[in-house]
Amino acid sequence: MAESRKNEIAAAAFRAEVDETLLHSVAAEPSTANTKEIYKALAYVARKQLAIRWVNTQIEDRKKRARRIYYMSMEFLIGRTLDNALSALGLRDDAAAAFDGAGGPSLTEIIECEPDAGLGNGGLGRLAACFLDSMATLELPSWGYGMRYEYGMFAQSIINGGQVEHPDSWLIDGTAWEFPRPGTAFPVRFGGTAEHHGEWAEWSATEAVEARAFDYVIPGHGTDRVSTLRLWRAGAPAQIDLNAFNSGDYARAAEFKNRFENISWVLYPNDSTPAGRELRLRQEYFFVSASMQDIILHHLEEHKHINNLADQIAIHLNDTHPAIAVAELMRLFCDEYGMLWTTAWSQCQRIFSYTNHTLMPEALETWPVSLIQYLLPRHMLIIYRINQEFLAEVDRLFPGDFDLMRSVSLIDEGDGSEGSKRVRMAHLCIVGSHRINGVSQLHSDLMVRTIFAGFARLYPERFHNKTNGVTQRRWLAQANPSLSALLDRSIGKDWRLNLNRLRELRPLASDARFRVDFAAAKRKNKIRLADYVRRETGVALNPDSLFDVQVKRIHEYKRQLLNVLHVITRYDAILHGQADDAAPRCVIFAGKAASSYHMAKQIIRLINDIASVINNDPRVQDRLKVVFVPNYNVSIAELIMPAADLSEQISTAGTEASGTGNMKFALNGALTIGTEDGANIEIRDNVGTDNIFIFGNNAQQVEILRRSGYDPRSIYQNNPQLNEALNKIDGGFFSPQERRRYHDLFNSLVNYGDHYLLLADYGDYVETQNRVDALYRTPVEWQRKTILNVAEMGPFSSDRTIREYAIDTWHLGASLKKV
Ligand code: 26V
Repeated sequence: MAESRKNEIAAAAFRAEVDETLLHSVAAEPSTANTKEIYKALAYVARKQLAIRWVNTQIEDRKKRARRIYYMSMEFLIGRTLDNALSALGLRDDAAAAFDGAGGPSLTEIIECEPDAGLGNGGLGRLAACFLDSMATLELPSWGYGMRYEYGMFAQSIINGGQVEHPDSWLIDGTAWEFPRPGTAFPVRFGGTAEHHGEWAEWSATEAVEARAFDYVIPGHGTDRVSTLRLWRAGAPAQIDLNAFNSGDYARAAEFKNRFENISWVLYPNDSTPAGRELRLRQEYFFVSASMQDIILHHLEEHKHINNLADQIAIHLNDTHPAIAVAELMRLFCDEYGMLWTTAWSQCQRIFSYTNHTLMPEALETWPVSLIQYLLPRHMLIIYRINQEFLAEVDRLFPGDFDLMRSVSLIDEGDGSEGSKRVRMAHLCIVGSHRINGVSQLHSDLMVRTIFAGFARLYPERFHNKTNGVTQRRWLAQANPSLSALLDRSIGKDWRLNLNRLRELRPLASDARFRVDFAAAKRKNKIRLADYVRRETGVALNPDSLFDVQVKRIHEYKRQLLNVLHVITRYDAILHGQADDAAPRCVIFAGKAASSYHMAKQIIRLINDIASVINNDPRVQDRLKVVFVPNYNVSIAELIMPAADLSEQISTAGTEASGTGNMKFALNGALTIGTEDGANIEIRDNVGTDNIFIFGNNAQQVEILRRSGYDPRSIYQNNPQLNEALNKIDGGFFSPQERRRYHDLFNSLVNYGDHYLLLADYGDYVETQNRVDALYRTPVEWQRKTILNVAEMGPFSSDRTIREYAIDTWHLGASLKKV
């Protein structure tokens, strides 16, 4: 039978299944169903296949008594699910054939109905989601454990130029993707007292919350195997305090219910100031305790006893948020299973591994001893004992080195008073793990030279690098259909499972025909983004201009303000007739500021104020446009990244642990302008210095500058362009209604030390931006370099990262899919 006929039949069968599902599961009549209802039916069709794959995967793993990896993370930034699920299940072509051009909504319109699952803040959460995709695809027996937040990352709107936050009620219409597990629930206890009885202790807690499991099936690509993402929701234990209900006191009953359920209500914005709030610690222990109980139960179903736990499982700690797991496992071993402390401790160290995701000292998590004492008294005793034995070991290895002892102790003694003592969660992770990873080569090096230097002396063999990666299934195949189709035609489809196949693009960089097609795919993506931006903001972007993009969380260290300074300088140059050979540009920003982070919110406001001045200045016309795209999330990233010509990765060297946006942009054919920071360095090493724009002080120079008395004010005074740009900000040029609006921001750069050294890098940045223009004016050269960038992105697949973790960290090399 002809291929096209076969496809027609498959599409008709698929449509029939969707119609049947509409009728029976959505209760909608197929001919009048609305787009949301069709979305729901499509999701149910996929869900049915996912359920089968989940069951088969569990049967297989149980039969093999497979060693499992459990990835513990407070955040999983999943985004939408339907498109990815259809692709993984091999249903996407049928779905497109069934809906596109059939009169009703297109498949794209259906896909775009789905709300984003934004259960994370940024890079750390999205990394966890990419890892799940890779773990499933590489066929690892793997589980993610996290929190089922009722409200994820807040939704952002821009009102009068400023950020306004709205609750993200992503579950309001329910979700087709979760499988509630009514049989899987565990009590999680808090408070009370703990008392030693020799090796073990008795903890009489005062409260218990119930953790209820909800599973999300993560399909692998090119395999029928799946991973499980198990998220916990908090609830009041069903039987208690019926009195309030019975006596008709519903207000009290509701209050009681809330006291339990609030634990899983809302995602904390972990990347502002460390919250240090009791509810956050409750969240951390809640999901850790439920997960550990679940893991052990699972183990005991397959094995008679718990003594071989370390042979059978690996647990990975995604940053310090799940650090209390170390103490919890010790508690379970010793108090619940009667294991000897030393036996328990050596199993514990074999089971856990930990990845650090930031060097920023203010971001390292610590908790007041008094709070842990109050909420988790037994765990505090355990932490003290771990610390006591650890410090004794330090003393054996480096006798009398009290500075070392102080620096590595699990307890920060503060000013010596009882109330100022804090537990250092990273230290708990390090002593309780056999492996500690950084997320890029530079970050891993700095980690052992700075924040963990003491530990690197004690345990040098524990520290390793695992450079981050991203899944090409979402960030290329799904996000960029135009480029994907071109790749499929040119080098085949295999890059989805083996990103190194992109190397076959190398020779095509000098193929004129390919370059034209490559540029056409980019142009299509730019039009797609321009349409969206016009709809959302009213700003018209010309797809023939250079799309210069910086999208990420708004943070001073990421230096959106440096970008802003360049924009103003370019604007001035246009006004002064000094930019005649500049390429027309659209500078695109997006990102959220933590709601309590005043300076980050000011940065958003400034960008919008500048945008309205520049976009409305008739002298500028199409030569410069500035736009802030509201509510940056995974889906908007999927729209923006493929449309970028230039990727802004301009953090102060030594501050961005890795970055993963940098990888997504380059993979989609943008050139990077960036500092020698995080994974930018490795991107440069792979694509070659000629194919990337690197500028500014490197990490070592930053260190020297800071030590040798950096003086931003003199730079401000001596660089006329910079002087002009900063004066415009400070003088109210962009905020004529409120001239002093940005005075504090100006001061932070010019008079209060410019902590992130923007002024030090400004000159080189502007010069480098001018080199970008020069290259953009020779399209053939530009295209050649973008193609070479894509060709060298193979190493930045999260499949590579997960392979390394599986082999070096989790002892799961034997389970990896054979290629
Ligand atoms: C937290 C905080 C809290 C206090 C104020 C400063 C600050 C700065 C950063 C953070 C981030 C916490 C962890 C995190 O999200 N790290 C990100 O992890 C990504 C995945 O490894 C990595 O690509 C990013 O570079 C890193 O910032």
